[in-house]
Amino acid sequence: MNFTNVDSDWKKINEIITSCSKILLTTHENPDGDGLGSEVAMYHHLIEIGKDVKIINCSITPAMFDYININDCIETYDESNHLDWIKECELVVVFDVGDFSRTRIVKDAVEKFKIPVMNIDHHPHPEKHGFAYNIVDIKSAATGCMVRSYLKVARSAPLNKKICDGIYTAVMTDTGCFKYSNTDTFCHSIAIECLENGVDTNYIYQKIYENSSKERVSVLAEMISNISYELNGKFAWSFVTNEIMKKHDANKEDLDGFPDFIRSIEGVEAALMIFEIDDDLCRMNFRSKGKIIVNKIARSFGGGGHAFASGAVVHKSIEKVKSMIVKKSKEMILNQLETS
Ligand SMILES: [Mn+2]
Repeated sequence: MNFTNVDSDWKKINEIITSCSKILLTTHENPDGDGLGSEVAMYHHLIEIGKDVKIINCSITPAMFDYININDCIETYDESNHLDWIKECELVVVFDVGDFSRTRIVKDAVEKFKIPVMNIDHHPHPEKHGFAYNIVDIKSAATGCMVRSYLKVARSAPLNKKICDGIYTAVMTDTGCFKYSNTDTFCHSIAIECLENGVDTNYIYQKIYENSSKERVSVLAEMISNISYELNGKFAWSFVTNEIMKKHDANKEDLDGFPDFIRSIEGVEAALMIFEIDDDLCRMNFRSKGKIIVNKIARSFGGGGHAFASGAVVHKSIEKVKSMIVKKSKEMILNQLETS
């Protein structure tokens, strides 16, 4: 069943979900607020209606999300602990993945037992996605907005605070605190609903955005000092090498938001951040203020994502990536600027 880019038939989707009694919820590796918040909201709803449900992710949950990880409801995959449970699942619901392979070992376990997978997501997906049910709305600001739409149909009871904490986290993080161009009236109506249900929005804001480690701040300082400006300042890019990471004793989580930081600079239309993962492996993230479609650029390097926020992973050394990717990105950005 494919619901891609049509008004999602939540009633039909609800029939599928409620017909199953044992349900696994999961999201992508290095989970973000949208993936985790969507899972948690769905989890509390399904628990309330008496389902046997677990959230099992391939990655550990970042500490800043501990306020939605009540009673450690978000578990990290452990074969000895979870394989037997997963074996008996009737449905897997996966949130915000873009690509199912980003659930890593959880995907392997699910495929081993041929459990049908329902994808709820707002990233573009390839035609051959392999999901039993593919519910994709690329116009949705967050997967959490889609979960809210689903719950509107699935529940007669109002949302409880635990559900709202999840939904608010999802929508707040994927809209950059209701700032990005994807923010629409639905996002704000969700915020109102969450406030009315007792969500402490300032507490959540502080947990996510005013919680920078000192390591993060020192890597950020070095990243900022490495920013290069191209195309009269319309394109800016920077990088973080493994050596820089070691020097500041930083971890992956410390790098969140770096691409958005570059985009925030006056006059910058497109931003690029390059992260060295290994000697011959780099990750890059593109951000746009709205004039440049950056997933076109990411796609040309085998990646993907949203029109104004996208990324790719390339098997090349950081030195090669810096020269090759920057040159290609410049050409593609210039081309878009000239034709706009
Ligand atoms: Mn998302």
